[in-house]
Amino acid sequence: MTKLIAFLAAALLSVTAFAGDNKDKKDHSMKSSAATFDSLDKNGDAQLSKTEAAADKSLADSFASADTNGDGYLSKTEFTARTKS
Ligand SMILES: [Ca+2]
Ligand SMILES: [Ca+2]
Repeated sequence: MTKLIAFLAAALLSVTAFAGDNKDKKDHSMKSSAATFDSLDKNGDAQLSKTEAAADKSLADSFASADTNGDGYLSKTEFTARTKS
């Protein structure tokens, strides 16, 4: 019985430790994968074309709605407005 309790305690500890590791990794990957306007603007014209936006999957999916003035490009203002919402 004591062995079982010790086993359960050890199992619980390892689960807790794993969950902590997982959270750290997730936070880290989210930081490194969050594309900025400047990193996406490959040609440096201060506008994101649909091709440039395609590098960020979530941005590509919401490109049409993010392009509020409908000129086919995302300005930094449009990009920032989208990131906030
Ligand atoms: Ca550009
Ligand atoms: Ca636009």
